[in-house]
Amino acid sequence: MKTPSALALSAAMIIAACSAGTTSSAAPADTAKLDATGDQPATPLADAPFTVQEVAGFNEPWAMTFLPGGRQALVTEKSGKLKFWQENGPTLDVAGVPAVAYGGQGGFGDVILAPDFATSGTIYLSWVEAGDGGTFGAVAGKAKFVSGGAPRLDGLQIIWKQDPKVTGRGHFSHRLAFSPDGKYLFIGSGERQKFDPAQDMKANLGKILRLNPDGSVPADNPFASQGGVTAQIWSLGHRNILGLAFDGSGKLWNQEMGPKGGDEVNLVAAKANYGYPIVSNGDHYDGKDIPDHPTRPEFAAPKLWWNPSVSPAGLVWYDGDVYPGWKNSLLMGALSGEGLIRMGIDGDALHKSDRWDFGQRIREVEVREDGTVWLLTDGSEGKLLKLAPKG
Ligand SMILES: [Ca+2]
Ligand SMILES: [Ca+2]
Repeated sequence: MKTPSALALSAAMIIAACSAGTTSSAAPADTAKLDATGDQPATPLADAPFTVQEVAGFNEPWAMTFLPGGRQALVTEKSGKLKFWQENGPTLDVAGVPAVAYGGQGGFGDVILAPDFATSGTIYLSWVEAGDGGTFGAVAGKAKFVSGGAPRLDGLQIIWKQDPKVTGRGHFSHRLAFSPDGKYLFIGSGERQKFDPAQDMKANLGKILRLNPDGSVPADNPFASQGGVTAQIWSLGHRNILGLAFDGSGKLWNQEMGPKGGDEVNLVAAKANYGYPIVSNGDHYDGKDIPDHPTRPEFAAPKLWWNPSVSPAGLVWYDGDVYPGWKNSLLMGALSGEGLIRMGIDGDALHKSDRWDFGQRIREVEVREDGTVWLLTDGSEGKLLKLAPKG
């Protein structure tokens, strides 16, 4: 029979063990002050827990997704190609892709698998199409991916469009993510560098949208009764959403490229207004002030923000075994920040846990089933990189 002191010791050991487990993905105490400011210094790659292997090359890659098993992947190239990458074979062009309006920030966008991909072969894609009078807008579509022989798309069908189409070729966002239950497609739709549409409930720009997999509007959307594109809206007041990711507890996170010094990661809630362009912890690039978030507490504030800007690109939830200390983290690429950022999730809080300096613009982040992390670098000589654990 255990004595009271032995019981107390066991309890203390259990608490210590639990506490070690839960803090592994959260922040060391000295990053708490980083979380509350724009700062996050970068660590040299030499001190990272991984080495970087160059695996393949792509022309202006924008997004990727692994196929089940992880030995193959689909990669979009902004100028309009969809590439079928194979770890043990050649990289092939996929036929039957849509014509895209390539230019500025626009072209081919995201590619993700349908929740029932294993049986249906369905994938979802986003791209930019031209409208009347020199206008443009992003669209999302679905198709069946057929990989046997020469890979192709069958039955491509557009299920969603940005409305209205406007001039300019910036801030399309067009990032896609399915809810973990597979029931809802979330779309990040940028404000097209026009500012006010983010607060205009008659436009689906500057919003995160929630749709059924066929593009119809779920009856329980927060603004469903208002009809039109308003019914699609899940959250508003966003700028240029370039990453959407669900974590293991079902919470949806988004990152968005803010104005100067205002890049954000938000915890996305139904009906919430994230305040752009009325508030931002950054300011306009022409120097014009935008009041900071604390001045208008009715708008949802970011969980983390970066100043100087890092220009976020891509967002994934990590829970793999290759890097046990990263369990329950978000990983985000950085374009101008030229690196990879890790944020430990701690309930509804987020911590600036790591930032590694790659010296290259990172466009996309993916996690393979085996827990390894893969990146796409930006530009006409873009590279697929595998991060291999050290030791
Ligand atoms: Ca992806
Ligand atoms: Ca400001």
